[in-house]
Amino acid sequence: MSIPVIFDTDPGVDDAQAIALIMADPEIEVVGFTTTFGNVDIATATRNALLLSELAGQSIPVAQGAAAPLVKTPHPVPDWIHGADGLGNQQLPPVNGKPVELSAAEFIVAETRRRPGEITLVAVGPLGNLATALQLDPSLVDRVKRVVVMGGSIHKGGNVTPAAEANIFSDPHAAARVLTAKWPLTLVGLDVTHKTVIEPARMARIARAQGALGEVLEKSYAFYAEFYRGALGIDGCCPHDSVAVAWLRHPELFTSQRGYLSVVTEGPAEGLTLFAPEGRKYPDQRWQQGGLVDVCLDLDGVAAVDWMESVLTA
Ligand SMILES: [Ca+2]
Repeated sequence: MSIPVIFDTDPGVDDAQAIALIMADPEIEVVGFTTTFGNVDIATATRNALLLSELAGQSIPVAQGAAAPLVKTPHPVPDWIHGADGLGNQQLPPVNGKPVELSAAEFIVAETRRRPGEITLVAVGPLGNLATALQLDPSLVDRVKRVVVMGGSIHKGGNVTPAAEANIFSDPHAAARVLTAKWPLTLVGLDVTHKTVIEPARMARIARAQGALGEVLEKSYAFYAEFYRGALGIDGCCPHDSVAVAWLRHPELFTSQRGYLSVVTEGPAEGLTLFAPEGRKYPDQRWQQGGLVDVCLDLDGVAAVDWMESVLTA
């Protein structure tokens, strides 16, 4: 029994690693990629999703989505982290395929209508596509199997601001809608992604096993690792987006807690994710009005990365 997944992504170096992972894992069926602005502009995100699947010799539908945040003014793309091409500024081969006619949000609505109750949405970029899909068809909440979001931070502070994680900060209004919608949702944020590191030797083994795709992964990793070395003093980099995939396949490696999320959409804490544990009493109900979700708070990071390597080198 494979797990059908729509993978919502802004590739992005760590997105590319996660895309390789879900394509390599025989237990996951990739129904499609939906793309969003974020690490790169929308055209580059779509090009990269098409390219990565072609390099793996797979033909996976790509639906292009959000070009900008729902409300706020977009920030410049973080080309010092991911490169202007999203993949560490390398000579990329040409792309043959084209995106499907449907928008990302339309694709999510259509596929979940075709296969109600089966599809898991794994979102590893800003959340505009999921927010728009909810607006197109609010009954979507009853048709997805689960939503897994890589984003936010409960106890670890932010990574792009003192308060906010990048995906939530990029479109806090979309995140507020998605993280409070009444659907089964798991949040995989910095509390757990920062427990994982792909070290250079591990990346070299993965690259060797991944053929043409491995060359692109290795060059993009080298650029991204420079950022990590300078900014965080780590020899290696955190495969943030792959951790959402690890949760899907090995939830037993994670410690999570049930509760409610809220997202701060304005002011200096813009993009902050607030977590109110289930059963905790507060002076009023405003922090406990959304859907009940599972928030990951701890992870056996070495076991998670060992699993990623085992799939990518099989
Ligand atoms: Ca991403």
